[in-house]
This record gives sequence, C-alpha cells and structure tokens, in this order.
Amino acid sequence: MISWSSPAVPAVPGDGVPLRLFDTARGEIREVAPGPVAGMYVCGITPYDTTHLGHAATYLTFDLVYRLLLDAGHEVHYVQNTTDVDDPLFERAERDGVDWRELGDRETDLFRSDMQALRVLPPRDYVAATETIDEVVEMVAELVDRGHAYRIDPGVDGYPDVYYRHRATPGFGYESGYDADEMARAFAERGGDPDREGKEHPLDALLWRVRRPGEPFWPSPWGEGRPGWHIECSAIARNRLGMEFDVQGGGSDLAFPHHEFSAAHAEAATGHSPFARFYVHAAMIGLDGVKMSKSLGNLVRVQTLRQQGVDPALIRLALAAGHYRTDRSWSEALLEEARSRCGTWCRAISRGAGADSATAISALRERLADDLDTPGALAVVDAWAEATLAGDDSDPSAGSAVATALDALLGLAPAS
Ligand code: 5CA
Ligand code: ZN
Repeated sequence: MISWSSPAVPAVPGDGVPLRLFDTARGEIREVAPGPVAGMYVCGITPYDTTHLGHAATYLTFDLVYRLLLDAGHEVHYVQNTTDVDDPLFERAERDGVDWRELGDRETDLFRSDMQALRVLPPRDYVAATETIDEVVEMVAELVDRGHAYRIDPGVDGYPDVYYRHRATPGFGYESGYDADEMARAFAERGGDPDREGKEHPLDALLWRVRRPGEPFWPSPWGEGRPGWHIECSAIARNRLGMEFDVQGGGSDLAFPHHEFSAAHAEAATGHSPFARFYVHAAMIGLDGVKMSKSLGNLVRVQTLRQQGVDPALIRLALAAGHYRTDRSWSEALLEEARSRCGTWCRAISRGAGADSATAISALRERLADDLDTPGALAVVDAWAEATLAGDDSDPSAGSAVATALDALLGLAPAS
C-alpha cells in the first residue's frame, strides 16, 4: 500500500542524545540502544471513523520516537499496518450501505492526509491486512505444525476455526504483566471471545476464522476464511523486521491481549524470544474524562479541526503539552493554550538574535530523550522564548537554530 509523503527533517546543530523509553514488559525506563537501523512497528488504524485525536496522539508519540532515533544517528525502518479486515469495519460498512473495501480505502486516504498535515514521518512499509493473507496462512501453518494451534470440533457449530493455545510459550503474560484476572477482563473487553464454544481455554486466541455467510474469505489449508487480529501484526512485523526488533508500539489499550498475543504467536512460531525489545504504549486521550473511541462515538476528528481552519501544528503542540504515558482529555482550552504558546515562540524566533540556542537545544534534546518528556521540552522552549523576548540577544542566529530544532525534533514547521 502506498504510504504518505515525508516532510523534510533538517539536521539540528549539536549532537543527538541516546533515547531512553519506558518498556511495558520490564516496567522500566532504559536506553533503546538500537543498531545502525532501528526497527519499529506501530499498530495502525482499523479504517473507519478516523482520525480522532486519540489516534493522532498515539502516532505523534511514535513520530517523536522516530525523530529522536534519527537525531541520535540511526536509520529507522518503520512498519505500520492497517486492519482492513475486521468485524467493526464490516458492521460500519453494512450500516452505511457501502462496500467494506470502499469504506477502508476512503478512511485510509483520510488518515494519510491527516498524518501528512500533522507532519508525521511515514512508515517505510505501510501494509494492509488484505495484502498479507498469504503471510498469515504461512504463520498459522507453522503454529499448527509445532502443535501450538488446534481446530474447533466441527460438531460444535459447523465452524472449525483455528485457535492458538495461549500457554504455548513459557513466558506468556510477560509483555503486559497482567495477572489471570486482568487478562480475563481485558480479553473479554478488547476483541476476545472467551465464551466461544469448543475452545480448550477461554483465553485461547483466534488465528483463522472459517468462512461465514456474507463475510469476505481467502483460501487456506483449513478452509476458506480470514485471519484473526493478533496474527496479522505478528506476521507483518516479523516478516519485515525479524525477531527482536527494537520497538513495538501502540496505544495502551493494545497492551493486552493484542501485543501479548502478537508477541506470543511469533515467539511460538519461531522458537525465538523476545518478539520486540521494547513494548511502548501511549496513554489514552479522552473527551470530558471518557476514552475517545469509535465505538462510543465521542470523537474529535483531526479532519474537523482542519476544516475549522486549525493549524495542525497547534494540534501537535496541544497534545505534546501532556506526557505520552498520562491519560488526558482533549479540550478547547488545550488548543487555546497551544495557540498562545505558539504565538510567543514565533515572536521570539522572528527576532533572529536571541538567548543562547546551543544550551536550549541541548536541554530540549535531553528532555525528549528522557522517555519523551514533552512537557519538560516545551518548558525549555518557553524559557528560551521568555529570555529572548526579555531582550537577551547574545546568540545572533538563535531564532533559526531553535526553529530548526523544533522542526526536526518536534515536527513543528518553521512557518507555524
Ligand atoms: N488496527 C488496530 C491495531 S492493529 C487498532 O487498534 N486500530 S484503532 O483504529 O482502533 O486504533 C489505532 C491506534 O490508535 C492504536 O494504536 C490504538 O491503541 C490507538 N488509540 C485508539 N483510541 C485511542 C485513544 N482514545 N487515545 C490514544 N490512542 C488511541
Ligand atoms: Zn496491531
């Protein structure tokens, strides 16, 4: 699938700082320390009702990861999927009387356009689930061959779906750190089917769903059907990044079951562990204290704000005012605060000369490399702007140096 076009990333004066991130699996912040090419997989959208500010916040978080890795001298091999075959997509298509493919294409186009407007760096591989059915079939076959998967007895309901034995890997649960009760609750809430008759255990996860009337299907050794959800990301990431790639990312709602099973499937299929070196999760964005979600319909869309004439850079700045690991709410006040901050920064930058830029840029890098401390980073720029506007003009080219750093590290265009 085509990605979107990349904004230019200027080189920032001075040296980048090694990135440290919080890894959900180990529950600690440590240095990412990738090789020359960092591998990053971020779970993409299910293309209906995009792009709300929760989605935007998550992709902006990983855009910062990308930019900091670049600044620290690494190349980044970034892979993202779109889940263009899934129940909620079919339900929405049915409700609206459109073909599910058409709905998926339209929403994916909208997402690309929003990402481009937000100046998010595009994935090198942007991969639709429908493009990788053969990869999924191959990986399910590996799991079946290794004895990690089984079929539902056709006598149960006539649908011999293929399921994954959740205890196939000894470390199952290491990624989320959830205990049995938390797993049971999250599995039921987030796309699992604990009550499916014929499963060996309620937590076993769907790998291949055999054809049901009215649903799309592809051929496989287990009959015509379609992939389960977790195996999709597992196969796409493993086949492009290999095992032990650097960062597996997404929103915190994916920590279990999705990322736990994506990791477990790949580990069970290959006999290698871990799937990823870091599992990184962006907190949830809400509206009036409730998680923004397509199923609840309490959405603020990037598109709507753009149509109202809001500069996408202000959306970036408003979301960056909170830390990525803190659940937070979107509000008009947040946007206003970003507008006022942006105005102050622009006035300071347009002076040309200003307070020492090398000190400010190095502090900015330090804050961002410390588990993406964006509130701290914004405070650094606030202090630089304040000193500059108070008359400090000791650095003759401070304005352009700071503008370059904001562009490269925070994705904020010089013009905004
Ligand atoms: N297609 C799957 C991942 S394979 C999926 O979760 N799609 S999604 O469209 O529901 O979400 C896309 C991304 O946005 C995911 O990383 C998800 O964790 C994140 N996300 C969804 N809602 C929010 C929210 N309210 N705040 C922050 N991130 C969110
Ligand atoms: Zn995923």
